[in-house]
Amino acid sequence: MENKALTTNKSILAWLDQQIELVKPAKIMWIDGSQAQIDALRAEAVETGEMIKLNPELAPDCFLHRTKANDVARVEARTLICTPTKEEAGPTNNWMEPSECYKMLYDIARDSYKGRTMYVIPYSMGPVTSPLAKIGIEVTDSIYVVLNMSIMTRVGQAVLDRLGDSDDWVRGLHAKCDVDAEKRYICQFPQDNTIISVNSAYGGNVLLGKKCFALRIASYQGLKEGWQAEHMLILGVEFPNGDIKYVCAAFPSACGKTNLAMMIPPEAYREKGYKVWTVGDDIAWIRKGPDGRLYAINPENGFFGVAPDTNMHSNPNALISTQKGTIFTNVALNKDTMTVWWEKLDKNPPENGIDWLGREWNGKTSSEVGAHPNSRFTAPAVNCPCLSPEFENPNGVPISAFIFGGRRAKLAPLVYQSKDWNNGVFVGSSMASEQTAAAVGTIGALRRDPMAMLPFCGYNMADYWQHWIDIGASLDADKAPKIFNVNWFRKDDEGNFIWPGFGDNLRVLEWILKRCEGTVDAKETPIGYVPNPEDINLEGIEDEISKETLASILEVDPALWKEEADGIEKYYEQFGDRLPPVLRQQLENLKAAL
Ligand code: GTP
Ligand code: SPV
Ligand code: MN
Repeated sequence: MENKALTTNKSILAWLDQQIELVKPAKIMWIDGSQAQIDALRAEAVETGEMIKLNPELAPDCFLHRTKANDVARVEARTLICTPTKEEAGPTNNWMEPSECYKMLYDIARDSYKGRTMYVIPYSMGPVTSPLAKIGIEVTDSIYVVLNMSIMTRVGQAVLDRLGDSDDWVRGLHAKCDVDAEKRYICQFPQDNTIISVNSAYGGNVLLGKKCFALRIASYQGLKEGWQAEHMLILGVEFPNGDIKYVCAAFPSACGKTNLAMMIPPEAYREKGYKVWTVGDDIAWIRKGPDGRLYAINPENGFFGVAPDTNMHSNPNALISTQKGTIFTNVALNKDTMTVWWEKLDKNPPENGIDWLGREWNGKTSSEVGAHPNSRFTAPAVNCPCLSPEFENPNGVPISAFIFGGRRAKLAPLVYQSKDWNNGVFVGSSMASEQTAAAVGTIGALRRDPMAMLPFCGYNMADYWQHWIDIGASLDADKAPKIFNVNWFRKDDEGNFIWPGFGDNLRVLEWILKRCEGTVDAKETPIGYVPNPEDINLEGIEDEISKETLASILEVDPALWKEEADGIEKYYEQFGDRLPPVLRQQLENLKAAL
């Protein structure tokens, strides 16, 4: 398979020549977005064993792919922000001087496509016609990447037609090389609109439109152009009267964005006519609209979601989204039915199975897991039963509230509202969460993850906070989204989650949206406004959680928060003079209030 260039755009052709010269592919194939081409690539991947075709009746157009055991998550230690100076990347990013980094990467990637095909993927982040959309070209030597990008983004000829002769596009080179973990690098060059990823073939490391472009590069573009790229879901809550209010929520990786974005309202709410609509589950691009409010689009076109724990009870909409046209990565295979399985999918694991490592596996007797904890599905957004009718709206949806949150077994209450915008920026800047399997590291270790952007901010985090402060200053007070913090993950002394979570999180969203409307009271505390327990509706879950227990997870313990304030002060030190004075003041205010 080989085809002619799909564009005459000189900046693309010149860049492509350089890549070809560097990696020396045997063939070049432009991805045109046609079904015929996708079918051919799927067939080729099945033929070579790169993907396994699942049961066409039970899982039509679905495939299983296994990555190398050393290549199952993002690698933050090998993710670099290559700005001209280290200061621009800031203390929370790994940095390398750009020319030195280019040289290192070119040495690794040189000749690495020998005997392989170079796939050229033109893609759009955002609906192709959206004024908020941006275009990238990714070249890769992996069919898995092509097929995933074809689900996660809009690809093909239409994108190139939109771009025309412009050179405003993001360059992305991916080379699998030998998938050598010691030579793996995921590098962003924000000033050059360039991404280079080598020696990985997994998710966030190689689907360059996602974290590399839509967050790291785009956050820098947003700084320059006055908008925001955030690690946020976007959802709409429809009220019984037909009104829909949209919120964006930033939770760290594997902390519940997909689940919240697709939640099913509790029965009592459904009966009254409440609905939840999914606009996005991972990334939001946010910009001020002509009416002075903030509008968000989802730059993606699919869901790269965590598989384990997804089931008909926890997240039916996600599960239904995976029933056709989906690629599964690192889950278990049931050889009898040729379907996939992961932990907690159901109570019927395969006896005659293959685990994520490719070994014979009996899920009924084995003490080992069948699916990797960070195994994922790549599902087309159109499959989602609750996909918002506004999903393709080129102008996005108006945002009423920003919600931050993370996993904290103790301390952070179920929900609180910041005192104002700048206090909300302080809350986001100081949030912390227990680490998950989404990145290589110590699971469970508490770390600060500002706005859930620690691994994804393409420049100095202190400047990013200042950007948040500047955005707030540019909004009229009555148009600015209100800012909240939530914590679904408080645990009791036995280690059980106290709050039922999932669909019941709508009870908290209801309080949040009432606060935005000014129709419910709250208690003022040193950290912000906390609900009065009677204002969180427990109808239908009184057996699961009592008023007293609810009250206990709404409490603010000044002694613990004093420790927290000390921790924030220590954390802030690394930013030196670059820390926005507003945040230093916010910290002083908190300490004084405590
Ligand atoms: P990324 O795709 O990595 O950015 O993650 P995400 O934020 O979309 O995470 P996701 O929704 O996939 O959540 C992953 C984990 O959080 C799963 O183990 C879920 O079961 C768990 N989870 C999500 N919502 C809740 C909740 O309300 N309560 C509890 N206890 N667990 C939850
Ligand atoms: C995350 O880790 O936040 C993800 C998955 O959404 S990945 O695309 O691999 O980064
Ligand atoms: Mn994510």
